[in-house]
Amino acid sequence: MNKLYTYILLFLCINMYYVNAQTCAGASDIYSFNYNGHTYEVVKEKKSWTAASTCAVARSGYLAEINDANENTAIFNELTSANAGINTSLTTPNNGGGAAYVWIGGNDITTEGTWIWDGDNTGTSTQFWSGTASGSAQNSAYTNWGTTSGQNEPDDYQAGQPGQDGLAIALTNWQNGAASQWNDITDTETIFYLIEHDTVLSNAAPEQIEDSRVFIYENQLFIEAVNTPIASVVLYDLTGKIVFSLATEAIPKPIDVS
Ligand SMILES: [Ca+2]
Ligand SMILES: [Ca+2]
Ligand SMILES: [Ca+2]
Repeated sequence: MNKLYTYILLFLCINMYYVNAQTCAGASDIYSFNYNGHTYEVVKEKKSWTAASTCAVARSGYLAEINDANENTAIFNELTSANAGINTSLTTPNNGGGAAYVWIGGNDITTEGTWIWDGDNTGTSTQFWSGTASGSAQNSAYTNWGTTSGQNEPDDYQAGQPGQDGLAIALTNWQNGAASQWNDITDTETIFYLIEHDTVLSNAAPEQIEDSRVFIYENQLFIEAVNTPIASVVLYDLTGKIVFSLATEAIPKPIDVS
């Protein structure tokens, strides 16, 4: 009984992760690297700032938070390496001065001029900058805004129509800054994005379930019989108590487990 219980729980967990992660980022579009005990994943798929942060959370991370020059340099070097394989023409937004960018975890979406690190998109986090280009760093934070001729960014270009509220790191130069510096970009623009994890993730490939499987997604339990027929499904709670047990012929598809 214990074996069966463990097996089913593990099975459900693996599949829940597999389905959520697969939904928002294709494995072949991700380049990952490690720096200072953290794993970073650049996703080479175009998303708005908010959609990118949602995917970062679905992958158990957050849009990257850059806290010092060494981290900025390490990230920039990886993003522009041949290994990353980024085609800059595919991640060039309309209002970034013609440069290529990747989203990182800052924004001033909630309050104009209040820049916070909010890579998990909760709307609350530590403020790192106040105001536009004439503003100042907050909480002794590291910042790296574009500075071609003095402090040029953030400029909230075309303020109000709709302005620029998402933070991106530049891969190439633009009129207000150099590659590796930061620019505020309209957060609804769609570009590639960088996820950060607080630990080093295993390099092991996600477990591929080639056989029949059971998985939970959005509070519904799905059955997929591929090769081996599934005779019955038994769902246990964390105490080992059976929540329900169904023979295959009685299983509705999907099962509401909310
Ligand atoms: Ca970081
Ligand atoms: Ca803004
Ligand atoms: Ca800007």
